Amino acid sequence: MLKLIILIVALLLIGFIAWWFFGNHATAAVDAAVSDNTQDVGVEVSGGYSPSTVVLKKGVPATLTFNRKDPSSCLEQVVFPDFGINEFLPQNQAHAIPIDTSKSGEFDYACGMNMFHGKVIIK
Ligand SMILES: [Cu+2]
Repeated sequence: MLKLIILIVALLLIGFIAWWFFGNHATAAVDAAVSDNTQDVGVEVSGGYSPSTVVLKKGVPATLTFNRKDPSSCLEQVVFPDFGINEFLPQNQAHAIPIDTSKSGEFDYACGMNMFHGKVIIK
């Protein structure tokens, strides 16, 4: 009986871990709303980035406004290697990061340890 319980717990744990790492955490790409020649998208940081993919219009000045709900030190840093951005995200505060939209393409970003990923698509 005990073995069976251990087996079930182990399977649940494996399932959870698989979901955590490989599951699609339900975020489709979100288009920025453009108004008065600026565009801004809010990204909630809580166990990852939501939405994880943001679509920006090329040539329109853009900001991503991060709001970190997650208390973990893992997500307190956000790094955009293509833009030379490496910023600290204060917890429970909106933190706007300007994004250079002069070039189109797909640009990945990540937490400081490169564990959680997001993407900016400029087109
Ligand atoms: Cu991390």
